[in-house]
Amino acid sequence: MTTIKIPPFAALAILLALGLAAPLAAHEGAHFSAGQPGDPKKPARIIQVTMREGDGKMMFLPNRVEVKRGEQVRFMIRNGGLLAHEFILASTDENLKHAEQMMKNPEMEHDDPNGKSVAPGKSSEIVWRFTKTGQFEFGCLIPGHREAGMIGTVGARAGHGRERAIGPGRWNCDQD
Ligand SMILES: [Cu+2]
Repeated sequence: MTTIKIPPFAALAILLALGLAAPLAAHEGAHFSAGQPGDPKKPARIIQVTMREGDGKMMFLPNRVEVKRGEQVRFMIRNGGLLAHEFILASTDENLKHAEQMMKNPEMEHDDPNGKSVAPGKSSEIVWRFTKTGQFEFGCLIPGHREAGMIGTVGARAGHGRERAIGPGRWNCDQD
């Protein structure tokens, strides 16, 4: 395969010509549908997620996570399967659009604040702050994987900041 070296200015000119410069520029302060990248120096609740295949399915374990708005989570993602997988945290709409792009470009790999590709036997991490309430999802967008079951949901609900966790998805509220 021949490698063509493009000088940076020429590359920018090409991007401008293709109308691609705007999305690149917009990447600064990028829009994420599920909240915002977290601060690894601040405390975070650790949630371990395993990815694997089995019984003709592909899955995340667990595939349901409950958080409260404002909470910071460190997803520790382990690929315990035999295939490459990825963990892309976004809205369902956004993941479906992204999955369409990946159908055209199945080799696409991710190392983004909200998405990581993880090779078999490897681990990765995402530190994320859920700044919005709503229903979000983490999915593996490698063609066929989401369809085979690689989807998980995150429910983010409002909190007033005085809750104490008393179990998965359950909080006790301190009185004033
Ligand atoms: Cu996968």
